[in-house]
Amino acid sequence: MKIRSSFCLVPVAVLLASCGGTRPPAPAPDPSAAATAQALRQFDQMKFGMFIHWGLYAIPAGEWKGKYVRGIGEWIMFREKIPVAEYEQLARRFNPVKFSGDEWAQLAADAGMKYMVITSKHHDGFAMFKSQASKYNIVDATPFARDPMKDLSAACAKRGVGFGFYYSQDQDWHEAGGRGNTWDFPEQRDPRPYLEGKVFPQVKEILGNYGTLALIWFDTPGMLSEQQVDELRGMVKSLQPSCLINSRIGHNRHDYVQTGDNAIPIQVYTKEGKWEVPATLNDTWGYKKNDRNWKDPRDLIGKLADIVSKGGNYLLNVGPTAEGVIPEGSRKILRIMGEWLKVNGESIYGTSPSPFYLPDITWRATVKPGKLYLHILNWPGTKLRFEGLESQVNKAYFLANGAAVPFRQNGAVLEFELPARPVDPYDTVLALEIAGTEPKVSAACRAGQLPGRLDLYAWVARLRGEEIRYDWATQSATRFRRFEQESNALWWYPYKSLDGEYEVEITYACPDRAAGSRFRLASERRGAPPESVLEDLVEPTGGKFVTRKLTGKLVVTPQTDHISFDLPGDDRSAPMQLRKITLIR
Ligand code: FHN
Repeated sequence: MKIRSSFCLVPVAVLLASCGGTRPPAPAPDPSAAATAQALRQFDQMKFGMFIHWGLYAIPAGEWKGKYVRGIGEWIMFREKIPVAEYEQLARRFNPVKFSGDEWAQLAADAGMKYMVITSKHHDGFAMFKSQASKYNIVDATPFARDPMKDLSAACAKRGVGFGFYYSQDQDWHEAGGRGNTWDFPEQRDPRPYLEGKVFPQVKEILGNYGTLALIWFDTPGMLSEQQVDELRGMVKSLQPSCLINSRIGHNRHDYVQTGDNAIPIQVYTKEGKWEVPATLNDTWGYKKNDRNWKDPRDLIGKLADIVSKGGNYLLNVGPTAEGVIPEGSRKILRIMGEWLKVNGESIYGTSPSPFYLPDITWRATVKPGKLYLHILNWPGTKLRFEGLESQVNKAYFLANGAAVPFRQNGAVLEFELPARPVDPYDTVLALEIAGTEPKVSAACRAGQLPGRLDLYAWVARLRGEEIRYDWATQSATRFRRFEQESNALWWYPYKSLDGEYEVEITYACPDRAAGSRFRLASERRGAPPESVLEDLVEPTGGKFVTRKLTGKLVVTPQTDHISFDLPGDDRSAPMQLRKITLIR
């Protein structure tokens, strides 16, 4: 017979009190709490940072033994199952003679990036700094024989750019105790010797030898136990109490949250504190010589406004070459972003998120006391109708040229008269001076509302795969293809904002000759079977955009990690253009 005990349902404190026992002691106050809170406030103001993935993988640069290797460049050792003894040889050839810490830090500063995070050790296990804990480091194992992190941290400090280190704590393909390398180390790992012999000492080194760190960026938490993570956190905070810790340390021991890579929440997201989107400029983090799939600066500036309006920071990656050069493709984009920020920075840095629900992709909003900034991402023509602001607007003007913008206000409806074309080709910011400090927003338009119809635009999705593209002219994603086990896909991230059951419409175009593939829309939890799936055929539309209702319902739960769209069967419909998926309650 099964006996159901209610013991585990009763909180321990209540149980002890009811049995006349003593309460467990209150947790000791965290001595780093004040420093952490202050650092978080600063981090929240910064909004935009530079991520750098730099390591031995920049030598093969996406090619192994003459063969192109799909996927992100820094994973080449794993993808090709390169034995440690062979991969290690790359160190003998690593000589980044063109590296200049000053140039890199200046590039970040000119791009308007307020902080920098660089890989001190990625999953390949190679330390890009001088380490006493492992000879497998840039000073002891390469002809370069210098510690570039010294120059870089000093160059950042000189320019007031916050400096932080990425450190892969759990995956380490160079060590038997590190997770990931099953080709050299097939037996079950015991992480203790690796943690004690490499991770803990190296984390101490990066915290001790490079001045004040703005943050430490752990990654892929994997198999570390709660106790091991506590030890790691304790070590960081005892050495540098103000050093922020990201959520990829694991077990919720973080100071701020990471979204998935290139994953932007679909709506304003402030419930779980400060967050950051790590993102690529092309389709890789570590340098790949053939990846010139640079994102459009319009897309990136729009994404910066989008992320900041939702409450996040944007950490945008560059992957330097093995010589120490940041590719010109990324420099060019960063220069454009920096120029835009010089003019429009007041609408980004130090702002608060949008108080509005974000209905489509025409605009995004950011706020400062007495000011509301409307980032016009899709030019609506000569009129912009904006609903939901109850505060009186005293003045409206473009940040790009200071020109006043005529408007009429009728209750909570504003109508702006715009020039026929955008004033700024990337994101025209319309600044509104409003009565009072905080904007007053009509109840129906507030952030956090869940309207009857909710559009998931292709622009807001993460584009998965090297081939897929977003086209601003048609406002759609196209070039879906299938590769071996996976196919290109769009992923949207609800971040617990969408729970419910929905009817679904799809808005797309497809040339007649290409129609006929099956498409698949699913709500998914990572690492588990899909929660719900809708499948249908891509019907011909004569190349015109049409909206079709699908059969069945899509279920989204608080556990849903993402909603995905792909063409899993074949790539006949690759030219299909997907504009949006509409969820109807
Ligand atoms: O596996 C890594 C990947 O190589 C890269 O470093 C990204 C950056 O966020 N983090 C991991 C995957 O999420």
